This record gives sequence, structure tokens and C-alpha cells, in this order.
Amino acid sequence: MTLFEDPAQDLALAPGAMLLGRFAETADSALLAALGRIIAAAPIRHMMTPNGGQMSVGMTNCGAAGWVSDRTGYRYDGRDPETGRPWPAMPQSFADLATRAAAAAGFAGFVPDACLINRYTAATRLSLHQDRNERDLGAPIVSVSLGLPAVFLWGGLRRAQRPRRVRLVHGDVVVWGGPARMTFHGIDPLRAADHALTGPLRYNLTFRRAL
Ligand code: MD3
Ligand code: FE
Repeated sequence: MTLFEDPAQDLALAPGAMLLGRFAETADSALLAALGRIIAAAPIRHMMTPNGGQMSVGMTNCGAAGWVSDRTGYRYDGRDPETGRPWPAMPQSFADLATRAAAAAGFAGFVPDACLINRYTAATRLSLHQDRNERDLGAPIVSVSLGLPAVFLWGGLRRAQRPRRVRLVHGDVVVWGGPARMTFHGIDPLRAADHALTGPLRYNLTFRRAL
């Protein structure tokens, strides 16, 4: 037993779910620089939900396919509906990080074809949901947190199950696969603060095998 536990430790949250503490921290500046180029080509927007509401999370995508929500439903689409052009290519540095993280969590050979970029400002939240629009549910999802910390809601396989709360900080990577792939999850309203690299923002990148 250690007296001072390393906060940047890997943690098996559940079978198939692994927190790789600060796995992406050394790459943070490069990731944020690449993110800036993606957002310049495919700006962050607040998508409509099928119910007619607007998402409080700002979103964009890179890669061969991007997650899209509109009045007709949720889907992956090769083009940005705002511009009609293909989403920006996934930077090799993004794909490499996702592949390395998945391998570290026991999912060798993960090659993402979609990266959803979520942007949170103060009070932005993401209600409990499952990610079920991907064609290959056998592949994991890799999530990378950058900027302000957030409280992750981690539920069960049924929506009614009360979620656990897990704090995610800058550089944390979480890999969700196998029996954890269909767990309900969300993000509590973001608390206003100032981060050295992102100011008032939190970004989350989720790497997926969608096509
Ligand atoms: C567990 N994003 O984009 S990341 C999402 O921080 C999403 O922006 C949150 O939920 C965010 O869909 C949470 C952690 C995460 C992502 C995908 C999962 C956990 C997951 C898919 C299945 C199970
Ligand atoms: Fe999700």
C-alpha cells in the first residue's frame, strides 16, 4: 500500500472500462493545435435533437464519418451538413493516440474512422445516453478529455440505474469496450473555471469505429 497514490494511475473502472490517467497529457499542445485546425474548417455547432431541442454541447467531427443529429434522428455522415463537404481528415496524431490507448486497455488493432469533438462551456451538460449508432459495437470507444475537469456520470446497462460519478481531468483517456460498451453515461453541468491551455472550455474527443 502506498501512502500517496499517484493520481495519474490507470484504473479498471469495470470489466471493459479502463481509465488511463493523463495518458494524453504529453501530447496536449499538439492535440489542441490540431483541434484548432479542425474547428477552423468545420466549426463547432449546436445540433438539433430529433425532439426539436438544441444540444447544449457544441460539436464537430473529423475522420471519414461524423456523428450528426437533426430533426430526422442520429446518424454517421461522411459530410458536414453545414458545408456539404467531407469532414476534415483525422490527424494521424489523433488516430495513433487512440490506437495506443485502446491497446493499453487490451483492445489491440483499434483503428478509428470517426472522431466526435465535444466542446463544453460553463453549465453545459450531456444527459444520460448510450452510444448505439456505430455499426461495429464490438469495437471500443476511446475518449480523451482536454481542458477543464468534468464529472462523468457512469450508469449501468439500464437507464434507471443510478450513475456513479467519476472526475475526468485534462489528459485523461478512457477506453470503453466489451461488456462496458453499452453503458449509459453522461456529463454533469460543467463548472466555470479557467484552464491554462483552454481557458473556459472543456473538450472531449471520442474515437469510434462507426462505418
Ligand atoms: C461509455 N461524451 O460523445 S466521454 C459522447 O465527455 C460522450 O463528452 C462524453 O458521451 C464527453 O458520446 C463522455 C466518455 C464516454 C464516451 C463514450 C462511451 C463513455 C462511454 C461509450 C460507451 C460507454
Ligand atoms: Fe456517449
